Amino acid sequence: MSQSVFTPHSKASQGSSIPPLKIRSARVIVTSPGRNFVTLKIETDQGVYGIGDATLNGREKSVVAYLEDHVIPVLIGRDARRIEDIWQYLYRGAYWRRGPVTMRAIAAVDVALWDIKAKALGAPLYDLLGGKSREGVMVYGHANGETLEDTLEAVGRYIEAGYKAVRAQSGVPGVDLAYGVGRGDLYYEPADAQLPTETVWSTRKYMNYLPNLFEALRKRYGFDVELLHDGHHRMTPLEAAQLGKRLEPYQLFWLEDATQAENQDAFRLIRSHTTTPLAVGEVFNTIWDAKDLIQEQLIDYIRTSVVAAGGLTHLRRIADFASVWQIKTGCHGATDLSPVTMGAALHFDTWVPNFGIQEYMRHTAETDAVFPHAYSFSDGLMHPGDGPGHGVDLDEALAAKYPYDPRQLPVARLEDGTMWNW
Ligand code: GCO
Ligand code: MG
Repeated sequence: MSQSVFTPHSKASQGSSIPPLKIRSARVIVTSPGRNFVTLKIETDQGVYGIGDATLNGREKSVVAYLEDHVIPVLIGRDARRIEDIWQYLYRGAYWRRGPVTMRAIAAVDVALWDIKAKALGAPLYDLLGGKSREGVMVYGHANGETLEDTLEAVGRYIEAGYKAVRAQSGVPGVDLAYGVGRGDLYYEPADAQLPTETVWSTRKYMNYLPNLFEALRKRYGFDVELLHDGHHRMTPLEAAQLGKRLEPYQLFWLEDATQAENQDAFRLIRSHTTTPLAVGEVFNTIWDAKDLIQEQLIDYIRTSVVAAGGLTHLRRIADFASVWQIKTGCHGATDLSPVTMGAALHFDTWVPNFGIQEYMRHTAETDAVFPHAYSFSDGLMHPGDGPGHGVDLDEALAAKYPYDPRQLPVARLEDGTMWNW
């Protein structure tokens, strides 16, 4: 192919520890083993391949088109070793920067390239990032229940399973289908219908109830276990400040997405009223979404993930920036982030010096079979595995048995019908 300025095999690449790895092909594989996943597989002329996750929950096809129509054609022939240059090419070269679609497409390429390079060197990915900073990655699981008692029991099951940290979400009396409450307690999958499910929300009822839940949790399980909660962007800054204050006696590990974060200034009000730790960022795509939150120390944990924020190349830049203000990482890890993202995240978490916690929502057995992986869980900690690459593969033959199944995330309205944040 003709690439006028860029030379895939420049003289400067001679003498490198690994021979040039020319990208021979790249393909997008969509599979739905219980839920939809979009995976990019990049193959090199040396036979080494890498895979990256490009799943955008409820909007999967947009990233498929972005990759197939605009990214794959410019990848062919490039040297897969040049991860940074390819990242810059895709980010700057798009002209239309940032956003969930662009950054997921870049993430898929980036993670696949790190996988390739680590495999070519025969090293686990964490070694390329700077090596192990810890022996295991603390994760939090999702406990949820329709009633307060159900939720207490669900948290108890996670503690029994060895989790050191548990997120508690509960049905709210008078609110039908509150965020985070599934139909069974092992797997919660919000993208549940072809057209968005309509839910009704009342912040007043939620705020009246939630402190009772955490009071009961602390009474039953004491203060050794870490407890987390996700507000899922539902409160105004003032309401979030009030809730944070009322939760202080229960010493949460964090209150997540207390309010919507497009306006980073909003967190100043919350911060000035409560010492409940704050976590934000699962919908962020770049460092720019979090710049003020970080440098004004308005949050404690940055939730941005490998798949949302352009891959490892950009996520580690965010983490380094956050470390200056003693802000820790807390990567998003819901089931819509594929096992590929989970594997890459665990390598990142094993290295990142300012690690906080990693979200871990188990995938179904069908998903685990489609994505054979080296990571494992024991005693509340996860381990990425020590084999070459990020340790996650895709069984293409099995994946082909699960065709795309269009599903969208729910929407939320206030009790008078006003559209609100789901
Ligand atoms: C979380 C998230 C998820 C999101 C989901 C949307 O904290 O895990 O809020 O539950 O709602 O990832 O696709
Ligand atoms: Mg969340």
